[in-house]
Amino acid sequence: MRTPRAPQASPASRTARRTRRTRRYGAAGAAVLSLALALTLGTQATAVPGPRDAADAAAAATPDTGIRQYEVTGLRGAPERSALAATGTAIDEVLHNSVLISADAAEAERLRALGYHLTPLPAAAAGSGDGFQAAAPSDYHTYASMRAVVDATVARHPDLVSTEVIGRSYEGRDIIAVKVSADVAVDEDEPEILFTHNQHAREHLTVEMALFTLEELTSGYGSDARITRLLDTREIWLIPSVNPDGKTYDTESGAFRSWRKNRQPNAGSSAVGTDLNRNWDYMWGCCGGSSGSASSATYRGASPESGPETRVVADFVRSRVVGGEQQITAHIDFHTYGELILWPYGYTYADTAPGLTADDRDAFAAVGRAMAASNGYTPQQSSDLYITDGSIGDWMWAEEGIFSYTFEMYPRSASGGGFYPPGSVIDRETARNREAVLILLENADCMYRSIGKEAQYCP
Ligand code: 0X9
Ligand code: CA
Ligand code: ZN
Repeated sequence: MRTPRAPQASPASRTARRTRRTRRYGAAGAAVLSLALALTLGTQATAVPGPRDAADAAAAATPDTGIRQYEVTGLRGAPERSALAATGTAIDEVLHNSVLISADAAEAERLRALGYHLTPLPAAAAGSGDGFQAAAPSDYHTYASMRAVVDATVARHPDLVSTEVIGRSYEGRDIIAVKVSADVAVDEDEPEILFTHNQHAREHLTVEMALFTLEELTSGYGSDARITRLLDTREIWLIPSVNPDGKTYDTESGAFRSWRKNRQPNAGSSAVGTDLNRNWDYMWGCCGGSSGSASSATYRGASPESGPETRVVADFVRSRVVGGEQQITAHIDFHTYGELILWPYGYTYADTAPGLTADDRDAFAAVGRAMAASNGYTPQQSSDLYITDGSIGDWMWAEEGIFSYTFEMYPRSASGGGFYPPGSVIDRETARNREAVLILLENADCMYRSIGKEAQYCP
């Protein structure tokens, strides 16, 4: 655990004029990069797998994870939910006096032995029967087809979009960051905003969200005045898939596996995977908000940043410190589901805590509520749900001074398809967050303007 340091947004650090710029590559490097991208595009365009046919899917079938949703009844309030979470169960959805969880048979048995009351939900995404359409893996982009869309977008808008491989997943897949800004090849002195997606394998709608944002920003430049202004004054980073191995594992058999974690083996256990959103290096494992058991869905890993994917994204964020100042000021980590907008801290119920002043909290809440007013999500502090420790948002804020939100996208409840809503909702439910994304981009130069304290914090 690290000592909390002063957040980025203190008046002192905000006044420091950004002068020095570190270039990742010069003009020659950029040319080589574009060539590499063009080649990658060429290969990937043909490598994108089409929808599997039934025989193919059957042949590829692997032992089912046996994970399904259960309602755990008789839980009132965050402390009782946190007590359940502390046993290592991942909570999917919070209801009034119950929660929904995903568990395999052994996990369900373990919880019953602890005295919890579990009722299995109907298998095919609850609430069906009234024309509800179940999703299939082919409803969503694969990791490879996501790469192809990104590369094609770079090819169409080379002055606006660039990509870089910021590292590799456990299984060796590229983790890419996509930069969107006018004069994209130049590292300009502009507020930077980061969007991360797909930390959790099965949350496929979040990858669609990244592709929506990419398309919206690039197609709007030069035609939409607001987007043009934003791309002229901001540098935007998208990491469309933090967990490409998990995403691929979740869908590659042709049926969803309800997988959450990465695909890293664990020493001394046959259980695979770390919950990347419990693996961040701030208050890691402090507070009962994660599990030390490899078999748990919320396994925090052997040490902070032990997940290669966590390390890659954390290193990328640290690399955006230029001249002693973190360039990224605001961040959204996209998840599903619940239709929520969450802010730190997750490790404590306290509204303010070391490194999180009343003004910080008020700015978090003000911008969070403005975004929620635009999309109908529920805005709240993360721990209002249940305690989480080692989550990305707490690290982003405490260690890097970045205003970090967690969005839980569509649906609101399991009856909308849970983690697997039908492909027919993708356009609507990604576009639903257009305004919220723009609101964050607009506020990112001075988050404290939202509470009328621009003069104090952003001179
Ligand atoms: O438990 C999680 O990691 C997130 N929910 S999910 O169903 N997508 O797994 C919520 C994380 C919220 N916690 C913080 N932002 N601190
Ligand atoms: Ca910059
Ligand atoms: Zn998630």
